[in-house]
Amino acid sequence: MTAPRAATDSRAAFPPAFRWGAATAAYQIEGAADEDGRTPSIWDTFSRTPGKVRNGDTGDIAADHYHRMREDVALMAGLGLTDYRFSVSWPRVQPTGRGPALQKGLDFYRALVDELLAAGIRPVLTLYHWDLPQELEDAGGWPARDTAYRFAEYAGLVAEALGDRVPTWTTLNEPWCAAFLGYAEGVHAPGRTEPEAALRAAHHLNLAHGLAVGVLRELTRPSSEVLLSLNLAAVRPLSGGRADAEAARRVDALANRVFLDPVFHGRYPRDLISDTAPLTDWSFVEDGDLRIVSRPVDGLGINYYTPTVVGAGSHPLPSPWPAAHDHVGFVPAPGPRTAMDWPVDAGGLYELLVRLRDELPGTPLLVTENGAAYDDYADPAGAVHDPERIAYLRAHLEAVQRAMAAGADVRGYFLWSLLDNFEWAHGYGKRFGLVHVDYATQRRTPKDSASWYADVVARGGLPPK
Ligand code: IFM
Repeated sequence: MTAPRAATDSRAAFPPAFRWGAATAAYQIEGAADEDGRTPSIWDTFSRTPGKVRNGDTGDIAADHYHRMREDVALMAGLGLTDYRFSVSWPRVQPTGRGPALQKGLDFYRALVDELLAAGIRPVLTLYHWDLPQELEDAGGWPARDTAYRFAEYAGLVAEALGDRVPTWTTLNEPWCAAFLGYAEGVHAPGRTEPEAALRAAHHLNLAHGLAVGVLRELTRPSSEVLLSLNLAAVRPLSGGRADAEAARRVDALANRVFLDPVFHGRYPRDLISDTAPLTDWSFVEDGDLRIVSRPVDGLGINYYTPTVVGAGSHPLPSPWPAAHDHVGFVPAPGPRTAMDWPVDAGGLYELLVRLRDELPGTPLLVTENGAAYDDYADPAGAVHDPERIAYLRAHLEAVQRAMAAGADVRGYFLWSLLDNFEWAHGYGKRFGLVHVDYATQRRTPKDSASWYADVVARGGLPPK
């Protein structure tokens, strides 16, 4: 790995120990959907259902990382990454979601981890990035309490196999998406539109997290870090008026405090419980659950892309916001957009980091995802020019620096994503990678942003404009 050089301007430098990473997820890059005993996850089922994913795309082949893992680790080493965040596919390791592990699945992840360690890259392993074994969904999915215990068992299998060599573990990635896009709005797998079930799912995901923290503490090295990654919403009221503030409060409860409060404070927010009273009395939260959910973690991962502007109003159903559709309207933020039509606004990342500085003192923070999709293509000379992505990344890294200067304890930044990949319901049309993937040939071409990011990593800070 290239030794860090000083950023040219000391104001542009990050601390020497700052972690510079990139992130991916199993279903989005691995492919090999039916190989070596892997069985379908909810995303295999969902993407093979006509009309659910744009263009009928599936993760069957994806970026073929299962077969190109060594080439991909070499790309990371070329970028000088200090860390790589990936997820384990539950149905590759424990196909039915119950019982013993499948050795071939574990072997793949052990080989990946060893390849990373040999390249001097720290593995950051996420246990759940949305690919629930289909058999567990058939038994009720996340709205069923037993799924949390199945997750703890699966966490144990992975920890037994890799606990001696993986230093950083993340239990869940973006449980908000798993619960609310999957079970309330239905635009993610498993595609259910049952708002009460989505609230149950959120609690069972929190319980699964807490159970897994306990398992990881037992089966991994004492020095291991255990985190979870939340896609917190930078919620902004449309105006300073009371009605808009009330809409923002409601969304903050459903997007942020539904996870932050039980995990860090061992309680669900009172306002969340009363807002959702028309749907549930929350009796699915059993005695002792919150002690498990709030087992101490070593830090928090934040995934951030764009702010959420809300005002008093309404929005259509089905919606990912249980009991909020006739209280809250969503307003597009102004400014330039990415190919996802998401407004570019790095201020939201600053706002979140500073909020967490105040609300979770003593909790180290990692930006575990941040990045942008643009309509990238290889030009006739084979180059991929993506100046908008470079501008996006620079603005967001500057926001991280501002937050750190204001006292936020941010320890690292993981760019989403290393490779172009399967962008869930959007299929392959949305490209988030530092490295362009030609899906017909699986040829990898580092984009201009890849050399820019490699320079950031090498100098430990932002280059001059
Ligand atoms: O691709 C996703 C990722 O799987 C989770 N966080 C957001 C990314 C971009 O939508």
